[in-house]
Amino acid sequence: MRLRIDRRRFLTGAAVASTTALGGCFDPLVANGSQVRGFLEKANDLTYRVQRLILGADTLAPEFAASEIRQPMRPNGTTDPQDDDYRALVTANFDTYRLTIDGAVSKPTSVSLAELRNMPARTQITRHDCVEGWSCIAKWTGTPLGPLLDAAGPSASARYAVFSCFDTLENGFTGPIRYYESIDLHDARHPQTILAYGMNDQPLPVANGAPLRVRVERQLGYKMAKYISRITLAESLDGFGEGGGGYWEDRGYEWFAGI
Ligand SMILES: Nc1nc2c(c(=O)[nH]1)N[C@H]1C(S)=C(S)[C@@H](COP(=O)(O)O)O[C@H]1N2
Ligand SMILES: [Mo]
Repeated sequence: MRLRIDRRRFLTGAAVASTTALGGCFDPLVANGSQVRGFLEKANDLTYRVQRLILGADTLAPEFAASEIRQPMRPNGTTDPQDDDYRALVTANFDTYRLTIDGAVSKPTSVSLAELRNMPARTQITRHDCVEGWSCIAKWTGTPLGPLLDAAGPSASARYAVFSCFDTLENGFTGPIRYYESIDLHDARHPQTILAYGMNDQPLPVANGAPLRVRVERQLGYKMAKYISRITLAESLDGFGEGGGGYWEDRGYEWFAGI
């Protein structure tokens, strides 16, 4: 009995002490030049590896109720690609569309939209955060990306899934520059990473990436490639665009855009 009381006192005392320490933590410790401040500044540059450790490979992004969809999904970036090959697909109502999966795989393949719609589907209501500072909650339906890639037989050294898109953003010296993006195979196999062909219970509109766009729910909007034509598995991001892993990454954005 006596022991228990002492222990309770001890715990209460410890709790008070730690509250005080926390309450007073920030001002003195973050003062200019302190070691702690240096540490926090370094923490700001968290590398991809450390972010991955903190996030964990399987943490889920928050999902929402249908009642929380209070706005249309705001289209951003390209909203109506003018590329000839894409216009032909629109004219054919995407019946002629095939998604190519190639690169570091033993069984390169291509699948139609009808085939994708017949694969196991997942629906999720999530929040899309654009780096420009706006967010939208929308409902996405698609097929999980991981099993689709695994069916193509990724080589043991494959690390990235690189998405090629139909939309040309600018004309470079060597020709048109189309949007592209990449994620690693951890994110590709994450349960919420889907190739979406449906949005808010409708076929995915052209403005939001028809016929197929990826959802990578724990990262920022620019990672979520729209108008996907091809997914290439690769050991390295060299040789795609400028090598940064995406159209915006080649222009200075972070490759790992964790939220
Ligand atoms: N192919 C392609 N994908 C893209 C873009 C783009 O311009 N082209 N813009 C990105 C950006 S910055 C955002 S915020 C989202 C916008 O998706 P939404 O049009 O469905 O809102 O798509 C991303 N994927
Ligand atoms: Mo964005």
